[in-house]
Amino acid sequence: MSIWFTEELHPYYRKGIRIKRVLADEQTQYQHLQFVETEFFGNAMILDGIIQLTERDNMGYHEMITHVPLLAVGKPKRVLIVGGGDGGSLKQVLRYPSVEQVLVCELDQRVVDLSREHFASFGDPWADPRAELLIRDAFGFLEENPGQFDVIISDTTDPIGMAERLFSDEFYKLVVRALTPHGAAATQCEQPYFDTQLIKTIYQTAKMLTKNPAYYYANIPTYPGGGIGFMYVSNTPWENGLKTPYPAGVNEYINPDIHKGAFALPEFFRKELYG
Ligand code: SPD
Repeated sequence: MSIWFTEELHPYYRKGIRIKRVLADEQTQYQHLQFVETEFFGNAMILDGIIQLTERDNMGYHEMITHVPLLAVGKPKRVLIVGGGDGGSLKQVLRYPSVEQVLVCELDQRVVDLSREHFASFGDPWADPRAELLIRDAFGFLEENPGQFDVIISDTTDPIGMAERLFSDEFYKLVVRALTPHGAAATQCEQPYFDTQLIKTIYQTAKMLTKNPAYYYANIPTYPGGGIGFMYVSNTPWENGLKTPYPAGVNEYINPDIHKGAFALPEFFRKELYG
């Protein structure tokens, strides 16, 4: 018998992956959290009916959301991850020997606990003494920590329900305020076809707050439209990262051509965003 998990993004768009079995299914204090073993993509985490990551294709998302700002900054020391309780971004950040501390500000402890259990392929980055988990809302933490972080990564779910605030002007102002002067942020910034207006608004905000924001994109087959974009937010040009060597360890997605090419946008969307 085949079981399909179907994610319905809009009344006019849905996508599905075939699953072998459900590994966990619970209503946490904040959300409906599921882990499934899929036919092709390894284990996957689903939040409120939305696929967050799979073992097979998460590397495109996690390598791109982390290495682009980390390489641009050069020798980052203090890093903040907003969300990211699955540990995928944390694993990439810890590859940098210059990093002294990585704070992960995640609301839901169950995301961390069940990810440790079901994403053993991440190799438990939480065991690294530089990693620190804060179970709390990121807004208050950002407010309390101006000018503290060389890199901030906003590794969130979609702008639905309680996560909607993480796509607001107010959030971006707090993120930029929490960066060091040459620091850089990268945020999960949705899909050019389905979220054009939201991305435009965020870009305009980022442009008011920093000198060199830019949108870039990665292919992730289990996300709607087959991929997702990120907003790079910084006074430091992202191109600086092209001159920085990759940290030790294996890259599965990013390489110099992908890094550069990710910022090339399809014409319809380039015009929308940059005019
Ligand atoms: N449309 C789904 C977007 C999910 C982005 N969040 C992924 C979290 C992985 N750490």
